[in-house]
Amino acid sequence: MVLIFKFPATALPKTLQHKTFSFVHQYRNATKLAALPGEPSGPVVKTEIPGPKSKQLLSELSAIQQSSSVQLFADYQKSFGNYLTDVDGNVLLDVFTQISSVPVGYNHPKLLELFQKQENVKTLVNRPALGVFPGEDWPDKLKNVLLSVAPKGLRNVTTMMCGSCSNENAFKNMFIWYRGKQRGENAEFTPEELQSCMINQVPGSPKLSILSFKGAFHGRTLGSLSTTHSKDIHKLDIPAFDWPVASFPRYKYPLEENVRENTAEDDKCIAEVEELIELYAKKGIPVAGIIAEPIQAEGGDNPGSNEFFQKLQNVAKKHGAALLIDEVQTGGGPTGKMWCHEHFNLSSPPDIVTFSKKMQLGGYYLKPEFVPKLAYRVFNTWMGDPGKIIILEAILDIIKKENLLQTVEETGKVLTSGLKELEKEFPELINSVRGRGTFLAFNASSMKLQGQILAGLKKKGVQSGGCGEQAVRLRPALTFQPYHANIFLDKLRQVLQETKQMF
Ligand code: PSZ
Repeated sequence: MVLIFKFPATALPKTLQHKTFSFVHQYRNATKLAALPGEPSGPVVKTEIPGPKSKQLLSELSAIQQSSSVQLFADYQKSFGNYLTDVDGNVLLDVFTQISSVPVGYNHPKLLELFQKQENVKTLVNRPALGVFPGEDWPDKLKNVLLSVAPKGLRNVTTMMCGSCSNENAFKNMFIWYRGKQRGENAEFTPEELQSCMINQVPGSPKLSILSFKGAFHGRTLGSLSTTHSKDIHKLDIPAFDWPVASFPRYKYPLEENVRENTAEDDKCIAEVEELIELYAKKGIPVAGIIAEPIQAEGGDNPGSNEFFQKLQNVAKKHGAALLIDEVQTGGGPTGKMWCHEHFNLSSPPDIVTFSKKMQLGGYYLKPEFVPKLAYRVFNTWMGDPGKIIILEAILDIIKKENLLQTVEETGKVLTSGLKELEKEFPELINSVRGRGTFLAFNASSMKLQGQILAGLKKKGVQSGGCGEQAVRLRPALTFQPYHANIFLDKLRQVLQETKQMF
């Protein structure tokens, strides 16, 4: 079936209104099609990528800063919906979305509308120090926006700047909570504590640890970097805390054919967590908290099972350690639920859930006992950004009105079954399709092939991303529809066919 959509140019953002749009979308295997008015009908590749303009800009940027990570220069005036346009006029289907941080595509008309309102512009212009001079509407904004999507059972929230800074500060909440328990409810700080903390010595600066997992990524600031273990280059030359690092489950796929091995893998990892907690207690660096991603992302897209997380929570409770679930990458809907840990059927909420990326600003939900009793214990100048809350409010509205979590489920099914077909068709090239919703990945059979697939997709107008040593990951916006999935799958099939012929 072929559907043709015609839209009034006025429905488009101003930058695109000079064009007349009529689009033809192939509709295959898709159960529902919600059109994105104004979107290109497919990728357009005009130059090599990066093209001449991108290369010129890159040489200018490189004279100013280290920029070898730059892939291309984008044109954010022209990018729209699921398509990222670059300065050379290439139009790329974006399944990477700024490292998983674009929830409803580029230049969504509802988001552009926001800043036609003077009051919203004033919120942007007058950025407050939220910890001391919040605006009149701040409590309402927290209630109506961030708390409206809080994980079940968590009714407190702290806003922050980015993902690293959210984890970093959440660690402090866990340490303060842990020392509070040891000290007793109303006990005062001792003079010794007050003096010793000023020169980084015990007992004021206590020896406590956060347990994290091999392959984890929780950020690059000094504390969070001690819990990041995805790549050596992130850590080299930077001092780190002596904190325990346990194995995270590495499953065999397909999951349904490897239940026994994968359960044993969960149990092995959980036993290691307990051993490390006991070892670090003996070493005099007790574990105050555990941090884990529901699906390890940067480390190679390794999901943890529901059972693994249920057991992890039990172990944390048993040993009096807090459990922090890092939803910086998984949060905001890409797994089909607002929060990935909501798939886990935990017996009680996690103690802290951190977010950033799709949520527009950093922060964390936390249980009341983790809220510090004194001012200034967790604090910084901005403590978040009301300008970003305005955008998030509109994003959440779009997610609700357009039923985007349902879209994620449907598109996820199309992508998963398409990828599984491809892994059957090209078993020597790709394997281990995995993930939830559209938060999906597969492994290339070698690191070299991972690079070839990413480069091949780019040549065909698909912006994708790798993670770990062999994985190709999908991080499309929540507005990615089944017909976008089919464009992606077609391009991937072509790349795999061409790669196979080269062997
Ligand atoms: O190389 C990098 O610095 C990257 S590439 C992707 C990320 C960072 N992701 C950020 C991230 C994350 O995925 C998880 C699970 N936790 C924390 C972070 C850190 O967030 P930012 O980058 O906002 O500090």
